[in-house]
Order: sequence, then C-alpha cells, then structure tokens
Amino acid sequence: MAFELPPLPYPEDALEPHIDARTMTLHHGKHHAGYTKKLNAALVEHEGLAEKPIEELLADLGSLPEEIRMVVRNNGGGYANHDLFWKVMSPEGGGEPGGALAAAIQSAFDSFANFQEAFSKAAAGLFGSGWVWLYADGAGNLGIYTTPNQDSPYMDGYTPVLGLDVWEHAYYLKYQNRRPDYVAAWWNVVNWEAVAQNYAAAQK
Ligand code: MN3
Repeated sequence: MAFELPPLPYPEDALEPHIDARTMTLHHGKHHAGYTKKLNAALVEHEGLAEKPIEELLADLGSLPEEIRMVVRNNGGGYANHDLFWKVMSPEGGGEPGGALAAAIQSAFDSFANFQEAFSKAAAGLFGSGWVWLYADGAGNLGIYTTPNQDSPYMDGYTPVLGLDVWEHAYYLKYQNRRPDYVAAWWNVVNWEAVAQNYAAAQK
C-alpha cells in the first residue's frame, strides 16, 4: 500500500483565466506528485504506517519514528494540503456559500465580506511559503490562521475546511510578485459546495 497522487477533479486548464493551465500542470504533476513520492519513500520501511489515513499521521507526528518525522511533516502535509486544495476549487466556483456554512461564517466573522477580507489579509501578510486556512475546531467553531511550509491544521488539532496555497509555485508564473491579485482571482474558483462538505464532515 502506498499513497497515490489523486487526479485533478477537472482538466488542467479548467480554472483559466484565474489559475493558468501551466501552473496547474506543474503544481499537480510535479509538486504534488513530488510530495506523494517522498511521503511513500519515507514510509516504505515502516510497515503499517502507509495504511493509516494521512490526517491520522499528521495529527500525531510525535508517535512517528524520529528519523521520518520531519519528512512526513513536510511531504505528508504537502500530500494532504494539495489534495484538499484541488477539491475546494472548481470552474463553477465563486460566489458565496449557503446553508450551515454560511450561518457559521456569519456567526464567526459577522459577515461573509468580513471573512473574505480577513482571509485575504492573512494571505497577503504571510511571510515566505505557507497556507491560509479556514478551519473548524473540535466544537465546530470556525477560525482563520496560517501555517508555514506544508504544515497542516491536523497538526494543531483542527480540521481544514478551506485552504489557500500561497507558495510562489502556486501563482508566480501568472502573477509574479502580485500575490494579492492571485488571491483576488482565486475567490472566483472557490467551490463552496466542497467547502460546505468539509465543514459538515468536521462536525462528525
Ligand atoms: Mn503547492
């Protein structure tokens, strides 16, 4: 058993013009594939670990053999983060969420506009490479925070609900240093139905 690179849920050019096809091809086919390969390489000598769900491994890194702990943190995080990232985007995305997710956002941030502003601000302010998250805690409360590198909310006891990759590899070909433009465009492809499913699953 080994972790497998999940296929993109849409063609590589489907998120144009917001996310360009060349970036998607490299991001999925090289970066995500690379994290997957290195994760598997780290686990190959450790019987049973590759059978566990990735979120379980990430939630309890301290239980892993020390010699693979950092590799699993970086590449297991990269594996899981990108798996979520493709799914929370869609060519039919954009707009605003509805239902229970909309109510939870309203309750946590007062309005969708406030949420969006706070999330975008966190993305603009993140120094170096990392991710911005909308996460749910154990009680189902929503929050926004950032993680460095490929660190995952699972490492902090949170469930990721929506994630934005702000590594330069996610946007530099099209947007160069204009990270705020990338973030503004990305809202047009957010798949709120998938985000709502993540939120519902986080409460179970
Ligand atoms: Mn990435």
